[in-house]
Amino acid sequence: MHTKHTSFGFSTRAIHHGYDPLDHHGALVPPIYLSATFAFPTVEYGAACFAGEASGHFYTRISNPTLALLESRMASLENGEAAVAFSSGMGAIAATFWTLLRPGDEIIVSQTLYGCTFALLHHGLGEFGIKVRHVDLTDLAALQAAFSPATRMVYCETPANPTLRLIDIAAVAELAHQQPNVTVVVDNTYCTPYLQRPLELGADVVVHSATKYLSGHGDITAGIAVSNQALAQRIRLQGLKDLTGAVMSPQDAALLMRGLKTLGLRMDRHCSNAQAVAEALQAHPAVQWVTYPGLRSFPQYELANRQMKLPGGMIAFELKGGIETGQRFMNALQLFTRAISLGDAESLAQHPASMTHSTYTPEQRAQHGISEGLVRLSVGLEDVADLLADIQQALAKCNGANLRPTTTSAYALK
Ligand code: 7XF
Repeated sequence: MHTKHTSFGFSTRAIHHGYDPLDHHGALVPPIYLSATFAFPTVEYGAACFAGEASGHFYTRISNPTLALLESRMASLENGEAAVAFSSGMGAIAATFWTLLRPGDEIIVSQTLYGCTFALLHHGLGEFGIKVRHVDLTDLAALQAAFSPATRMVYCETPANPTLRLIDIAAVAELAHQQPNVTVVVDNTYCTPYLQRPLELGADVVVHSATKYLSGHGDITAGIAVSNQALAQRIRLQGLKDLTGAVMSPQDAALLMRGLKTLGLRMDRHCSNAQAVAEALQAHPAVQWVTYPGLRSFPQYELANRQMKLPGGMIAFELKGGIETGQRFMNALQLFTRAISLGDAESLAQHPASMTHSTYTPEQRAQHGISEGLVRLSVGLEDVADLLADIQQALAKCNGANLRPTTTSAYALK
């Protein structure tokens, strides 16, 4: 029954892949193996496990049956060979970096990244002798010029948190793979494999904050890395086991598998709700600019259509009057919750400059395209009419604010 599932569609695999109830006393829902350690039938077998000569679970920081089921399901959904589960998205990203990079290596990264990834690169890798180069990866000539014999990785988010700028994964991977020993890593958190599958486009590793859409209910922190067998095994045995120890708990794996069952359904609804909210924002006179991959005005609309199945659930916009009007708007929201994170059933609003991207200095934010007045929305699963009513009433409270124009676009990169 397991192998048969590989030919099924996305949602069927998200629900069934790798599990047959008849192998587990008929239990419809996979059991949770709450065991840190596993018995060896003989001392020789234990030694063979440690030598890598016998397969089998022996300690949950390395593998566990519940985690293994989740990992095989995630590998199937991303169309990779193997996956490794982590206790957070930062755990997955840090383990991937520490496994694949050494002092003296160079990493090329896109201009705009989630705040803690940016901090890990600059305060972590940078201080341990790894050179970090930010490059506009939409400019392939700039990427070509940035390679050096020491380049070992190209890393990007697409869409980027929070600007939503896209990277053409196939074009970047093709160029990167003309260099010797360069691994292409894509953070697919904003899209999930339902909307975009970077490995099919040529990337080598996909990382996720599974805290977001993959689990979908805001009740766990979790991370995933997906790749081929060889790279995934290195990330497991170095990055997970020894360098971070950031293992996911089996209970969280069970919650994550519950979330995955409705991933396709939820993403469809996130996207249709976000499209309606983005269009309402675009039509409102108080709005200076709005960036959403489903709007015709989106500067990379063609790439979005080619690379993503649907435009996603995230919106970035700025009000005339910038940060002060943005704060007034956010404080007026009644249904949207003022909170960081994203991909939950609840619609969320946050201010990157003072929250998720406060790890950048104001100068760095300007350089990396994050305007001080940018408001980020994670559009949830509520009834769209209620979301639109909340947006309209909050915008109405901005009347009387100083609606002078501020920046022209989230794309105003230096
Ligand atoms: O370690 P986490 O599970 O929180 O994941 C880190 C992470 C990695 N990649 C991207 C694209 C992310 O957005 C995140 C987490 N971002 C949240 C946010 O932007 O709201 C975290 C709140 S500070």
